[in-house]
Amino acid sequence: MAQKRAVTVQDISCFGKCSLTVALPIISAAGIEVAAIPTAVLSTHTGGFTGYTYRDLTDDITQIAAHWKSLGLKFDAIYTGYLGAFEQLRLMGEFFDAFKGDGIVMIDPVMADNGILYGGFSPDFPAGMAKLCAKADLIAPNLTEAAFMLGEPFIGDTYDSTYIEALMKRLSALGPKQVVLTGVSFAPDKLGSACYDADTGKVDYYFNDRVPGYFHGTGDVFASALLSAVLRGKALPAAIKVATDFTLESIKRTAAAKIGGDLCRERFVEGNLIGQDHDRVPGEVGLRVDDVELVLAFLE
Ligand code: PXL
Repeated sequence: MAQKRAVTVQDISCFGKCSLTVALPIISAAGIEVAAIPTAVLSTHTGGFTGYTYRDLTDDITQIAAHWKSLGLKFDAIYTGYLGAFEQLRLMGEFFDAFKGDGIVMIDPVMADNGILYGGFSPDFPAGMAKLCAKADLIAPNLTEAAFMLGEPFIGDTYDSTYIEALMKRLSALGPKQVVLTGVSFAPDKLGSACYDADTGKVDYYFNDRVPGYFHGTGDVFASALLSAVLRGKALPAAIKVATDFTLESIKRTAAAKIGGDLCRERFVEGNLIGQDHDRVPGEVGLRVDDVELVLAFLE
């Protein structure tokens, strides 16, 4: 199989494991060439830290895209994550048209979790993101992002499979043929994802164990593994299994690092950090050098 080329468009959070600092190693470890466009530079991510710096790179995106156009670049996949400014939604629409070629567009509409918009996003951002998702082939929201894009309130954990399936079909009606919903759970000790393919009309689920605690960056690890699996030729139901299992393994290693004294890893703090007094470093789901073998093992 010829090596695939992807580009991922999301922020770089200088401390903490999320967005580009997890997407680049995971996708690379899967044997896929991956280019990057940073949407912003932050001193840390926004999940639990206060006082972080934020440099918006919207103007740089335009210039990078103009240079790439002159090079005639095309990508097998364009994967967008954290887009920190409204104008970036419009720019990405143009970027897809210019660089997609025969490739796929995957949008992880990073903007909210647990019923709350991340800091810095205005209430009209989900509607703008929903508009951009019309141009995607595959989207991978969590339940909060899914509800917000449809202009609905987040319903917490009081849902059943009828709700999940209707949600995915309504999201697909926005434009993307394939929808993956993350953070789906029908039993307290199990967590996983669901997918819907409009071409086949099929809905699939995959669950594995839930590890208690809050792990920042999980969605980015999941999306990076999902894209890797899709580009390595997995059908969507198999790809959500790869992504769920890989994310769980990454979480387990992160949790284990608490007692393992692994200094390469951020410390793990139990409990959901949202709303907590924050003078500690949150648990981050990241990738170590030996995780490269793990990525490849999951893709076999
Ligand atoms: O993991 C999603 C994410 C990405 N980038 C930044 C974030 C978050 C979530 O909080 O703050 C900057």
